[in-house]
Amino acid sequence: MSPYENAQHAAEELRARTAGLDHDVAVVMGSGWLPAADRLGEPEFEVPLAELPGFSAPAVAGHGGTVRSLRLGDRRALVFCGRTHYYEGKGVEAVVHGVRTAAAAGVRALVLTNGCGGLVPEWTPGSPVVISDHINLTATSPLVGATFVDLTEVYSRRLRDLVRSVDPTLPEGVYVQVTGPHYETPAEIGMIRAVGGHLVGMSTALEAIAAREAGLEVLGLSIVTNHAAGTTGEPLHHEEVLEAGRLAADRMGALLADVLPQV
Ligand code: 8IG
Repeated sequence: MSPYENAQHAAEELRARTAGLDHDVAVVMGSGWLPAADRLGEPEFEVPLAELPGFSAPAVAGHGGTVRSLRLGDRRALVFCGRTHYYEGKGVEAVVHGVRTAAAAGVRALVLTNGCGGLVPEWTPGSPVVISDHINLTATSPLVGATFVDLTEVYSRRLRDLVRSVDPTLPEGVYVQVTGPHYETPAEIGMIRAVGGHLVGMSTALEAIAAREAGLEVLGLSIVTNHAAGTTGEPLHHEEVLEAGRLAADRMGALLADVLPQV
């Protein structure tokens, strides 16, 4: 079965599990963003991803992701709580299956969120940043064959302007996706700075490419959860990363609740 047929099957099952409702927008909640998901309101439906075709079962029973269906103003959103990362080794097709499922379900816009390292010293842990563009350093693509998708405006000008009309203080930056799962060396962060990166993380770019192939309008939002390696002289701790996400959740939940009905 092709990845697109696989996504079509997942979308059909998802529709069956959400009373046949149409969805307008999908959101992928990245690390540190899950508390913000709870601030979007009570989901009307919540489906474990592992129960949809093409999503793998979680490594720990009961600890897999879910997809929520909820109403926001006069729109209906699919909220993916949890994503597959490339470093899990399931392949790039698994990484973008959620995005393709959302596209097959009929959404027109996709909000990709993540937690990441920041290369700009002023961006302290907990700072939200709007993604203006990306650099894909994974040496792979979700597309196979002669699929020459235009990436001149991956992150929609319209949606970026919309978010910044809601919160004009938000800075913009270029997101660099690496494979991980290790964090970078200071020398690698030096390289990422030299090529024009402001944010570094292990998601988003591959999903954004798949979304553009599907014709979705994309918005990318990062929370800087730590200064990138070597920028402060301190080592990186996963716990700090999680705590910064928790601190930013209120502000991000409010931002998403404002923006999504207009997306
Ligand atoms: I959260 O500093 C988070 N994810 N590659 N580097 C990379 N990924 C990250 C980082 C970081 N922080």
